[in-house]
Order: sequence, then structure tokens, then C-alpha cells
Amino acid sequence: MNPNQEQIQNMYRTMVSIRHFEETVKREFGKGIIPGFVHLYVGEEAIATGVCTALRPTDTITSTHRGHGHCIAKGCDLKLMMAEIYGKATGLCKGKGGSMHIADVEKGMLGANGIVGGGPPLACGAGLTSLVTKSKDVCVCFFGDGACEQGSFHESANLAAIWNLPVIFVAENNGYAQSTPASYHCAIEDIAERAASYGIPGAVLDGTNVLAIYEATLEAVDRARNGQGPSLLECKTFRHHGHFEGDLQTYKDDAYKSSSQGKDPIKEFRTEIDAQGWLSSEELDAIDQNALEQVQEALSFAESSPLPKVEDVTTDVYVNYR
Ligand SMILES: Cc1ncc(C[n+]2csc(CCOP(=O)(O)OP(=O)(O)O)c2C)c(N)n1
Ligand SMILES: [Mg+2]
Repeated sequence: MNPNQEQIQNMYRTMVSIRHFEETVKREFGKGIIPGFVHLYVGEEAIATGVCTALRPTDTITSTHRGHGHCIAKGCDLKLMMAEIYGKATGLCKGKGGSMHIADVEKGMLGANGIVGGGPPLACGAGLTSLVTKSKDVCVCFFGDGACEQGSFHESANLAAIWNLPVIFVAENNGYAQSTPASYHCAIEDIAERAASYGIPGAVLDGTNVLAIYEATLEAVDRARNGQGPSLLECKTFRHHGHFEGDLQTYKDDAYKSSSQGKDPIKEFRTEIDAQGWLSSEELDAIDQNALEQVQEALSFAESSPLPKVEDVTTDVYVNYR
């Protein structure tokens, strides 16, 4: 199903918002003010955007340590996100999650995760909840090529298959797990082939093509919502920056560097929009400029927000079920 004009605009807005957000975090992190680590999503914007455009608001996602793009695509507020990354009291998790544990349950963003492979079991939990409550919501589990080697992924894929859970596993294969190339850590070329081991559909996608990802996700969502169980989508992509900010990237070979430079998902989408005549370059520039301004406002909000109070250090850390 082709996206309509409004969806095209929204997809472009989401992609450029992620790009501006991440480039701003990169610049500000370099000043030494943001606490902890940040892992940027630049180059991978088409995946979160294409996938989340195919979801409805009550559907959920699980994220990774590289989660800012997932949050933005699922509709999280930029100001509250930036404040969270700054560890401020006004942040989405009152400054106690930070970049790697940011979450927004109301928006269906069940959490970034510092544990590689931590997301798949959570996605199975969300999928089981959907079955038990008969909500028909689906859960998308984003994970990296490195996470794909974790037992937690394999156990979750198997569980989702035998219980027919409405879970869509989205492998973001950016070719590296930190500094280890996928060709070294993965026994096969295409992660999607692993779907066959669990008797579920698997597809290899161009992770820089937002429309292809949107269409493949629609199909997987349709299956999941109609009780046909999980799918695995592998999106081949490129991480344009380091694994984390401060990574010198000496391990990236020339072929990877030149491929990633030539594959910019935003430029590709703009070219397609132009070729199809969906939006003029003036309209696209205006969306771009507006996204930049929203990110600048988010930054000012985060900078001017207070830090959490010391006496609040133990609040909102545990949930007590009685
Ligand atoms: C269980 C676990 N092992 C190791 C690490 C350290 N670590 C953090 S990110 C990362 C690489 C993850 O690679 P991938 O899943 O491909 O995601 P990407 O960073 O490429 O998005 C590693 C090894 C960790 N956080 N958790
Ligand atoms: Mg990776």
C-alpha cells in the first residue's frame, strides 16, 4: 500500500528530526556536559521511521542502546527526550534513565536497553500481553547484528514462534557490533535466514529505503495482528558515526566508509520524493528547518531544566506490586 501525502511528509519530518537531534547531541556531547554514553542513530533513520509509520499508537516497541531514533519515530516528545539525555528532572524518566534507559510507556516505547539482547524477551512479554488482553496490538523489537548472536534473541524468536506472538523482530544490521564486523561474528551473510529455524517469515531489506521498510512492516503487522505470529525483518544499513561518541573508528574499512557515505537514507528519500513529484524542494526545506528549530527548542529546554533533587534518588526506581 502506497503511503499518502501526509505520511510522506511525516516520514520525512521524522527522518530529519532524528538527524538534527543526533547531530545536536553529538555536538553537545563533545562539550562534556551530557553524562554517560551516547550511541547515535545517524544513517539508520529509515528503519525506525519506516517501521513505526506502519504501527498504530497502541502498538509497542522495544529498543536498544542506540534508541533515540526509535523514540522519535514512536512519537516521543523531543524536549522530554533531550532533558532525559541531559539527566534532568524534567526528562521522560525524570533524569534517571538517560540515553541508554530512556522509555515512554504512554507512547508505547517500552525502553532503550543497555544490555545487548535485552529487548527480545521484553517484546515477547508485550506480545503475550496483547494475546491475553486480546488488544491485537503488535510489538516491534529493534535489535542489532551483535544482539542477534545473543541467546536471548534465539530463545525469544523460538518462544514467539511457538506461542504465535504478535512480535516483529527488526534486525538493524549496520555491519558492526561495536568494533567487530558482522562478517566475523555472524556465521551467515543474512540474519534473515535465521527466520527459517523458527518457522517464521524472514526478509532482507535495504535499510536505507524507508518506503521498502514501511511496506514490509505493513505486511508483518498484518500477519501479527491477524494471529499469524512473528516475522523477522533484516535491514542492512550503515552507522555513519562511531559506535559511541568518542570512538575513533579505526576498525572501519575503506569499503564500509565509502558505502556508508554513498547511502544516506535522507538523501535517498528526497530523491524519490522529487522523482515522484510528491513534495517540492521548498516544502521539504521548510519541514527540515522546522525540525531543526524543534530540536533547538528541545536543547534550550534541557539546558535550562533543573537536575533531580538528591532526596528523590530512590523514588521511581522500583515498582511495588501489592
Ligand atoms: C550483554 C552485553 N554484552 C556486551 C555489551 C557491550 N556492548 C554494548 S553495544 C555492543 C555492540 C552491539 O552491537 P549491535 O547489536 O550490532 O548494535 P549496534 O551498536 O551496532 O547498533 C556491545 C558489545 C553490552 N552492553 N551488553
Ligand atoms: Mg551493529
